[in-house]
Amino acid sequence: MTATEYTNKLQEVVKNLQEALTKAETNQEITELKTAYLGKKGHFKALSQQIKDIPRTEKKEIGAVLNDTKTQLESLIESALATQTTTTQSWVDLTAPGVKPKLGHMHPVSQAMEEITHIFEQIGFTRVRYPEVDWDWYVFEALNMPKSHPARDEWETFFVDAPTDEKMGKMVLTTHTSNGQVREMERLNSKPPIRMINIARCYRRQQDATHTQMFHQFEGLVVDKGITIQHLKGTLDYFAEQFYGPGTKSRIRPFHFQFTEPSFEVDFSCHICHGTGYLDTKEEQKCRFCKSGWHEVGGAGMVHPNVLKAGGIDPDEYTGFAFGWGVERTYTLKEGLNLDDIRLLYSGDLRFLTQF
Ligand code: FA5
Repeated sequence: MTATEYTNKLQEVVKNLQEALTKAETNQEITELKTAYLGKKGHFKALSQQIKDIPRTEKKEIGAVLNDTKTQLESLIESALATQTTTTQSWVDLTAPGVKPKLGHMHPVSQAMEEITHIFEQIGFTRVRYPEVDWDWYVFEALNMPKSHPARDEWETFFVDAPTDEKMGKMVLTTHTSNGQVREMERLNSKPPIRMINIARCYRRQQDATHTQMFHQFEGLVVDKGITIQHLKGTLDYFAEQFYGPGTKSRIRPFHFQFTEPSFEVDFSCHICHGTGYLDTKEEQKCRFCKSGWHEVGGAGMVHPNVLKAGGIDPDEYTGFAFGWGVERTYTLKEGLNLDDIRLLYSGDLRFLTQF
């Protein structure tokens, strides 16, 4: 038998099955056809045994055609069975358990923002929202950061291609939530007491495992008569215990921000080694999560007198404290998360997101 004759025979088997399937009306009939064509004694088996009659030089090529024929026969049977099941089922089992639709949930960052808001509302803070595209004035200038000041380079700002205002300057994507400070003073007609928590998106030209171009910060601002660093420290300790669990401590280290004086960096004690930096009492095994016993979350300080003045508040009468931390950073330090790449939060990967 020549290779062409053999190929014709294979094609004929496929055609015959196609025709037979158009007449099959039940699952039983289709299953019988499956046995007749693909079973041990079926048409395909018989044909595959005839391959020995093909000249050796053509066998290799024919082998591929033979495999292809088998796949075609199998898929004809499979799709006939599938169609049969969907078209012939005319009854519904009302006692069968329902198929639960998959429920979505809040994004982990939104969950964190809700929790943060709740914690601060408990001690009299009010959550506010301010523009995320704002004037240079609120983002920098009113915060004691004059145009030429080198500190402004640190924020790696996105400028908006919009007309410049004589007083307000350029429009920028907010680099931090501190733009809310003077806005809040204005909202309250420069009349303390102020207890604000401002949570918003921020934007910077940064991208690595601990930085994203869009992220969130939460900014606390308290202004009243007689506010001191003790009030700031008490608030930090309160938040640490509420957000990370009992026993978590806060620590402030001297730092520099133009809009606070004195300024600090804020750390929270590591929940794995409880602030010791070691996993054992003999201090032989270093904590891999924090390395030092503490995690830095952001900045804080006593509101600079020039910022109070920009908001129309007399710095001789009132003092205040402010802090600003990354929501993502603060959240990923939570016990059990230990996320070492915050970009995962914005990956849109459901395998990751559905874990929260
Ligand atoms: C500030 O933004 C100050 N406005 C904070 C402040 C407010 C100080 C009030 C004093 C008084 P800093 O640039 O360090 O400071 O940012 C604060 C925190 O925001 C960082 O510690 C980090 O947690 C988070 N953060 C900053 N840039 C990014 C980024 N690109 N991606 C994710 N988180 C970021």
